[in-house]
Amino acid sequence: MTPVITAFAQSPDRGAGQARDMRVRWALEEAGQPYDVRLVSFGEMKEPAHRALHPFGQIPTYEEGDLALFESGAIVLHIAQRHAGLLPDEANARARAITWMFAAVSTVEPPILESETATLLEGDETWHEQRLPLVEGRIRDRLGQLSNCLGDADWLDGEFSAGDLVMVGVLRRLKGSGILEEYPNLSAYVARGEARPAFKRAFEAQLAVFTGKRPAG
Ligand code: GTB
Repeated sequence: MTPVITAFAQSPDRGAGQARDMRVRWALEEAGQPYDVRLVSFGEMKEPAHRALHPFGQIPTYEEGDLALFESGAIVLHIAQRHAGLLPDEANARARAITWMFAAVSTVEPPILESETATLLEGDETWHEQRLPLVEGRIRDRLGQLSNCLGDADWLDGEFSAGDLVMVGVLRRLKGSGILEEYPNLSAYVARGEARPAFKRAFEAQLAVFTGKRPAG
């Protein structure tokens, strides 16, 4: 059964691939699984029909037969557990790859989200200029630790895994901030992820929603 995911009908980033359906598309492409996409407007996301799939009225969701999932990390894990290519077979290596998925969404992503919120929603506050360096400092703390851990390896733990997919997805959110470039090995890590054919197919597919051009293949 072909799964159906949801994505923004109109993404604020106009197809830069920052919305979290990108991580799900990328995982499906890595796994070689076809998928359909249902585009939803901001209004539709808050309607009961969509809330039945996603309690917080957001994208992405994932439907496959009578299974409905939300949370991009959980969806990527589901795909990775069902199909080859995203998690190692060996039990300990598999557990470590899953650990990196959690590290990405629960340790590295929160300060990045915090700085986006500070910039988008608190820019007019009198204390914004004082707070932003503190928030960005927390991002740099995490990136410094991650950079040390990655060292000169290609991926976080041996072969490319769902842990790298989610981590690269998280780090991509720093594009345009200049912060990622302060860590050359992390910049190169993100570039390696983006160079993967599966990433490129996923990126083209989400971009096509905005350009109206059909993705190649
Ligand atoms: N923890 C959830 C997950 O990982 O799936 C978070 C889901 C989430 O934040 N979804 C966002 C959403 O539906 C889209 S991805 N927002 C609408 C709402 O809450 O009403 C976040 C996002 C949106 C847009 C950009 N952008 O344009 O740059 C980047 C990221």
